[in-house]
Amino acid sequence: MQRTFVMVKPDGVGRGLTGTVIARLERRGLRLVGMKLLQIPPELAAKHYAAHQAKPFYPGLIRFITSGPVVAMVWEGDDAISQVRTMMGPTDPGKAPPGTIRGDFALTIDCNVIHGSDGPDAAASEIALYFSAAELVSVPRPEESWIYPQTSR
Ligand code: 3AN
Repeated sequence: MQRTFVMVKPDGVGRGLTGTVIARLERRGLRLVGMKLLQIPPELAAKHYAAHQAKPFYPGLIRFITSGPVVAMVWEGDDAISQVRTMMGPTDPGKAPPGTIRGDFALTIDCNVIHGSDGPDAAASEIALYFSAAELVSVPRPEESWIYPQTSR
């Protein structure tokens, strides 16, 4: 079992895509273990995107991510980090195949609907940025015996 941090960005929340994103991840079999709606303060945005601080798109990125509410989530499952990245599609929606979240719902790199951790280190630090341990609740879903049959039958 692996945990990953996922965020529906301000464009996704504003366009009413939160439920669609959640439904796709749920249907895949991933387990939702934490969720909150918040408007990201600039200091938190700076911590989240510290790796991009020197990039030309950084000021726009901070303006965008703080511009409206986001839905921050933690999802759990087998290989959850890369499974979610595959479901998101590439950062540039112009290169995202149909069937991916960005390929189905976005056209530009500036408004690409969803964020997902890109590796175990990012997942650990992003989860800790947005959630305390007490805000994460991991309860197996009954139908997981049909998702992980080898471990439960
Ligand atoms: P991802 O969200 O796919 O992990 P990152 O972490 O490389 O992508 O970039 C973080 C965010 O910064 C992206 N989601 C996108 O909104 C923005 N971004 C990345 N590269 C560019 C770019 N070349 N121009 C504008 N925005 C960008």
